[in-house]
Amino acid sequence: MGAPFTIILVMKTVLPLRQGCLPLPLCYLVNSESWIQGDFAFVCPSPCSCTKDTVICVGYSSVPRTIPSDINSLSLVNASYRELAEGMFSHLPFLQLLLLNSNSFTLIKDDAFAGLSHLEYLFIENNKIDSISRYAFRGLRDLIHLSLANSHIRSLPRDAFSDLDSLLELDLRGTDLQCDCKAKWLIGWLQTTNATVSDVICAGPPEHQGKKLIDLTYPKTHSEIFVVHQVLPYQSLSVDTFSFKDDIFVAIAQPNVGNCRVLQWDHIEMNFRSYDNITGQSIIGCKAIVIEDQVFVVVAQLFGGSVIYKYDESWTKFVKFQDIEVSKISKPNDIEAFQIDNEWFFIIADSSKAGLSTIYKWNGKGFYSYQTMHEWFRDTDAEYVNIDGKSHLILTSRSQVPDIFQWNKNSKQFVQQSEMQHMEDVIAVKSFRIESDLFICLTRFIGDSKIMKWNTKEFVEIQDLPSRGSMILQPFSFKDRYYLVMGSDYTFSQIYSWDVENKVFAKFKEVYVQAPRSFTAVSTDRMDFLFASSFKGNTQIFEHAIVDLSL
Ligand SMILES: *[C@@H]1O[C@H](CO)[C@@H](O)[C@H](O)[C@H]1NC(C)=O
Ligand SMILES: *[C@@H]1O[C@H](CO)[C@@H](O)[C@H](O)[C@H]1NC(C)=O
Ligand SMILES: *[C@@H]1O[C@H](CO)[C@@H](O)[C@H](O)[C@H]1NC(C)=O
Ligand SMILES: [Ca+2]
Repeated sequence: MGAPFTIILVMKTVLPLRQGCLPLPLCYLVNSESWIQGDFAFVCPSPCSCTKDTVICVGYSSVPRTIPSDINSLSLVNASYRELAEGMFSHLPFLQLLLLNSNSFTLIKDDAFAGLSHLEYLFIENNKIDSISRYAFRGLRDLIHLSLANSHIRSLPRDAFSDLDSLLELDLRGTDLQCDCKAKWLIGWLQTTNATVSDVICAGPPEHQGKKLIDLTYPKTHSEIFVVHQVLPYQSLSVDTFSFKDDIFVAIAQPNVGNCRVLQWDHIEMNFRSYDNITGQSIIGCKAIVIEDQVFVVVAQLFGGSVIYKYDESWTKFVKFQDIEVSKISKPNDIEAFQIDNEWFFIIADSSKAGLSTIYKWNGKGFYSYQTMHEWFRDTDAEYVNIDGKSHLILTSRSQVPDIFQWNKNSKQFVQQSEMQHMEDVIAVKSFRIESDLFICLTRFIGDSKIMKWNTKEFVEIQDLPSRGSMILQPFSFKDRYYLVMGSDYTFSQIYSWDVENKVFAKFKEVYVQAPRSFTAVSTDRMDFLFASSFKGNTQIFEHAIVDLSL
């Protein structure tokens, strides 16, 4: 930049007097650099140099107010004021670049940059900043580049950068950052931000001096809890969740009363409220299937056959849609729904002595019996799993080891593919993925339940978990955390959590549920719930929460 020179910006026509606009008899016309006569003009304060869209002030004692409001770049250097106050630049809403280097700021207050919604570059370098308020950078959603280098910053308030949605570069070199527990949030932020951040070196405390902040580990201050959120005063067997038109629903099989209770999440009361009751007899399972904009609930009953209900929007309740052929299913034990090549199916696993597990297919008008399998096996559970892009069904049964069936694309039927040797007495099977790995877990009542991993050819055992009266082993995940809960009829149910480093499940929490029969994870309104059905007591809804103990 050359020597400071003074330019007076001219309004070409007479405009109403605005704040920061002084009437002057004489003005420069910027682009012709000649004097002309005018009524209103902007004055470039003497320690500043101005062009049409850039103003640079050296040693000026405040933010100039006489400059045009549509400049897009402002530099204030070697100024003597001490703080950046709220809305200090709000009269310059088109600023894209703001440089505040080599000043003596000690404080950046909340909303210091209010109104600068187009700001892309902010440099606050070579200052003596003691303190930055929590909301100092609020509203800077377009900010791409922020530098606080060499500004002697000792600490940064929690979530200081949370509004900076567009940030690509952050320069924090030459700070006096104290890497105490107050800096911990910054490590988490550094790990997740998309911005490129200079190495943040700790200036203290002595034990961390000179280390990179991101390399530090702090004692864990987060605690995960499962607390009871709601108690439903009835017994239940299965719990299934579905969403329909932005609402979250839960269908609960109540065997004693013979109801399928449908609950809806209430966004205002923040709990699950009764929505509809599908009545029946000895209901053991209620499975929702959403096909396009139609919601069906398959209701499996021990007596009187099973039925399908459909949601009727005009009645805002479920109405009977069709019966399921009674002859085929006599003792349903489980229902699973799945899709193959955009076609919908469900299977009912039959545990009666002469039972046939049966697959039903949706033909656009109703569900019809499609394939029967496993006669005399007394099936306990079915699981649909996609293995390397191919559809499979795993059936577990009382009398045999688990069987894996593969979908044959030509015959459009499931054909038996393999048996899982040495895995007798499995009563439930569930599959889950952790990142790209596929696992199944096999539940046994007494002895050891198994976790197995797909190794491109077969499932191999990776962990066994002691079972003490277990009817259910259920994997689930909340956000990026993976869990497994093992029910017990004899003691507490055990929640395991996935240990990312050792790649095994580790004991994590115990919860008490009487005779648990299913665990179902439901997430809504950023809250995570685990429904625990109970065959002998109340149905409980646990809320999973992460509590930050450092706050
Ligand atoms: C900055 O301002 C101080 C007085 O406040 C002055 O002594 C110094 O020379 C100025 N520096 C520059 C580079 O203008
Ligand atoms: C990072 O970028 C990805 C992809 O653009 C985006 O989905 C994600 O939300 C961004 N993360 C943060 C913390 O801004
Ligand atoms: C469902 O039935 C229970 C009692 O069995 C009743 O308390 C509840 O209000 C009913 N819900 C609806 C939506 O009808
Ligand atoms: Ca199942």
